[in-house]
Amino acid sequence: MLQFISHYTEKYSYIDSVRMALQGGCKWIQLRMKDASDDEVKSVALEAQKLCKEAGATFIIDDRVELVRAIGADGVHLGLNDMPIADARQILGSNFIIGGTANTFADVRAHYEAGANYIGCGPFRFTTTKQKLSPILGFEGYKNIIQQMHQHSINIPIVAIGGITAADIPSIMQTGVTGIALSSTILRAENPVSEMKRVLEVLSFKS
Ligand code: TZP
Ligand code: MG
Repeated sequence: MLQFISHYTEKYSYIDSVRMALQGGCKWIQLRMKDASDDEVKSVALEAQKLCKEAGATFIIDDRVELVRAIGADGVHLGLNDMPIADARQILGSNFIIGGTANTFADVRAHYEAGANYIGCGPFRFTTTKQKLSPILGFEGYKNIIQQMHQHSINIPIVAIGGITAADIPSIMQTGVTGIALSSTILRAENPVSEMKRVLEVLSFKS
């Protein structure tokens, strides 16, 4: 389970990043355009949705519940300061994927109880891709959260995120998480398409 978080660099636009991730074989894209206007997000989203459909990939949009509903994206990812998951579920119904950001076991439990489909859990380590980062989890953070989930019989996919590179994946998967989300390690690679292929290969041995 690998989610690519779309982003931009000096070299690449948001849509370039989506295209390269798909070319590398990624089957799960999150369009995350934090500070963009609704119109900007909508136009990129329509293009990204088309590319994802052609590639048979799942297409999620960060934060914009109304847009997800309007264009029929596969789902939405909600951060800790976005719309509450229960409210999004009311609006979207059961046919859309809803992901929620968590930094603690309490966040995981709350999202689980509110009807989330998966958890983006992080940050694993420092990253500049996201502003206002929550406390760093590291390996111990994931082990702790997974252990508490077992204790409370809470079963929901946990996707680790934040500063993750291909080299980190085997050890992160060993903590018991379900999947990995990443962005900058792909976009900063000399060849993002090959780097995505490499990441998927590493992950296929560990999941
Ligand atoms: N949430 C926590 S870290 C992060 C998000 C959206 C960004 C992950 O991107 P990168 O570039 O892989 O650190
Ligand atoms: Mg958000």
